[in-house]
Amino acid sequence: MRILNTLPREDGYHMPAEFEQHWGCIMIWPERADSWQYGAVAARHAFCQVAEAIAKSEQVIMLCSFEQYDTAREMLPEHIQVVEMSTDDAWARDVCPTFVKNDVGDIRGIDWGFNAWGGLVDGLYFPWDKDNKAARKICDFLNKDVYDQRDFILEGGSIHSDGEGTLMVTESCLLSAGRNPKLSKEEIEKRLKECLGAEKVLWLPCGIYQDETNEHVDNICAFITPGQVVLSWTEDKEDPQYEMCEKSLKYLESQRDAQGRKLTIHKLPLPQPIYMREEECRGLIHLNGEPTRVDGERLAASYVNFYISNDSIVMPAFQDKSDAQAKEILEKLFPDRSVVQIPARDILIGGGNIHCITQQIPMHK
Ligand code: KQY
Repeated sequence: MRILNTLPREDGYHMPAEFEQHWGCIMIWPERADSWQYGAVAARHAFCQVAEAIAKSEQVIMLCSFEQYDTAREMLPEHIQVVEMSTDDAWARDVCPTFVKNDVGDIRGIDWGFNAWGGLVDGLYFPWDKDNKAARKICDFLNKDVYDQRDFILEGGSIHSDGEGTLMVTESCLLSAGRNPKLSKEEIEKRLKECLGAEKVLWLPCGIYQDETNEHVDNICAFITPGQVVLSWTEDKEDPQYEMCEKSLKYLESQRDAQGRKLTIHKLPLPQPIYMREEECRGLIHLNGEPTRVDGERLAASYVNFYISNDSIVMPAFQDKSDAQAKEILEKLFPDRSVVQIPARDILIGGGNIHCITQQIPMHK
């Protein structure tokens, strides 16, 4: 593995879309006591269901700590690889490399700086040094060259690519004070284009209400093909989320992608607001005196937080009346894939969902 100080675009690399073919997927075993209630038992079952659904059509690699190796190995089927690696939590989307690909099918990783979604400004835990080293270690064991971009703070959940030159991000996240405060919006856009091989960046104004990542794009909107997106949507005008969805819709309607196409926007209903329960709060243990969830806190639930595997869409279910409708919509939009719904409240309590706990490795030579 080489550590590179050049830029992916000038080397002929770009970020493929998630709906292109994958070689595999990386996940991280949940363990952290202030993220996963009651010893992470229920979360582990949910992670196993996600891993098994993805493993039907691609290789799944589950990273875990030394302490959790035996448990993870016992709970996961043999065809899922379990690899010991230190991390601070289980957000593979955000701490694993973003993979870029060239025209002859080679892939390389990008090692972004990671500061737990905002560092000392509004980060979600401290320290985060194990997470920050994970991307490089993964490239090392996969034997893939890695671009050193550690001076630029970015998480995988804050970017989407259509694979044809268009990226999608949110202003609330990428312009947040805890990430790259010394860079202007223009400088951030330039860096994204140089690293991800893109010509156009779509800047959604915001994401999902109360999303503690400063509103990652992967909770509000996703490409389903080049030129088509799904957008989280509510009809409830009393909900603060309504205005956020409206702003995003108006913005997307006003834009064209890198190929000059107007976007087709499919609305995906949001579940009814979901709140933390008292018994769930009691199952979380404070670490380092850091705050954890409080009773009645609204969680940032969204069906858009799905993973596109080679043969399926792995999406959350929330025991909500919109579960079935959201599944049907995705079934129509992805006619060549089955849609698998996994009860995801225990992942949501951690602060994200199925997309946040997965990171695809594109198909490669
Ligand atoms: O990508 C994400 N949604 C990660 C959220 C981290 C929450 C930490 N408790």
